[in-house]
Amino acid sequence: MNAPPKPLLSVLAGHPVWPPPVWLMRQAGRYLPEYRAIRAEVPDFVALCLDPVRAAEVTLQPIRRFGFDAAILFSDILMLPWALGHGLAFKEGEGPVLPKLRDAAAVDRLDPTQVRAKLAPVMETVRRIRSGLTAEGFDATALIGFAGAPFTVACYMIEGGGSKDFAATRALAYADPALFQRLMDLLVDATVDYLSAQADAGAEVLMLFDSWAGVLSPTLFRTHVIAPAQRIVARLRVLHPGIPVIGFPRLAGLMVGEYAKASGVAAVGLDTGMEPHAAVALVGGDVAVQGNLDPMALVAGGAALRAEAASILTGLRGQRLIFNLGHGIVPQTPPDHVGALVEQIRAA
Ligand code: 1CP
Repeated sequence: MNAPPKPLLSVLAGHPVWPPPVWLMRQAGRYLPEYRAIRAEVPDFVALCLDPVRAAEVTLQPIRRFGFDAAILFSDILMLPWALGHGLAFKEGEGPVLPKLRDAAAVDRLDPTQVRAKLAPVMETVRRIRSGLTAEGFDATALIGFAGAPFTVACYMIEGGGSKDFAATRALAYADPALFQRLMDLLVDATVDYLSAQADAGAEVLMLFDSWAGVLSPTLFRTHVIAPAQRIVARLRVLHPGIPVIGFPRLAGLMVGEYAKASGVAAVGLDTGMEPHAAVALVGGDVAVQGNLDPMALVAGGAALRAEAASILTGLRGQRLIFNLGHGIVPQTPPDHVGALVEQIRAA
């Protein structure tokens, strides 16, 4: 007898599923005591991402607690610049710190030939998660692999870390478009290579996180968000027919429609501010939507959480919806609130 299809894969293949499948961005992380226990054993975050036994274990932790419809590989979007030899450290309480890429010499120093070898432990994590899901009986849970989209990865490489507006990145895109494009081309190639390796290792869905897409003007959004996504999706489709891609152009606003239609993604992630009806009207019927509960409603819990979740479930009933947050879960989230949310969705 064939196993029933996984709900997430059904939605991505074009079939509405109700109640909708649910998973949460950053579902493995500091809000879970069992994550903090493993994290305490490996103070270096990069080392944790390169530790297949522990990375697979923390990926499975939220599945055991909440029975999500997807597990997402535990790694970070900044592991790609690390593998390119750009350098990366996570400072306690500060987030990521990288060298600032500002000139051609810095792009010349990046070495894409080492990416597969340096990220081999991540592929081992993917294999372990797949076998772990099977061994623990999570037959309906799909495994999502991911990468940062080239623009967002470039943001961290150019800025040297996080920023509120990525001003240096935008300024460089205008001031030296040839240099910027050379970096983007290199990142497109490396991203295809990295995602393709994840698919080979057992990822069933691939997600592109473009967390800072919304800082760009419409012109630059087309050049550095839509075009790279389109190139990555087209090449993955040849290499891995049948593996769907979810794109998350965060804060894209009205540009979300053009992104959904032109990029070739199977689903588009909606950030917290997107009005569900307006988003569906822009995205069109061929692309599923994922989102978009405010992570802070999940912190608050209670009636506010129920009302916010209900408004998404009502607004998107009958659509191809993957229930998720509008951005990552935050460390102060009480795990019980996550359990209550999953119960509410399952009863929708
Ligand atoms: O101290 C810790 O334990 C580190 C916290 C942490 C975690 C749990 C970081 C540092 N990264 C991660 C894991 C992670 N990051 C995942 C794993 C899978 C899951 O979702 O459970 C994923 C998909 C990411 C993706 C990621 N990393 C993004 C894209 C999504 C988003 O949130 O916008 C971005 C922008 C990053 C960079 C990053 N990594 C970590 C931090 C603190 C940051 C943000 C830095 C900043 O700009 O402030």
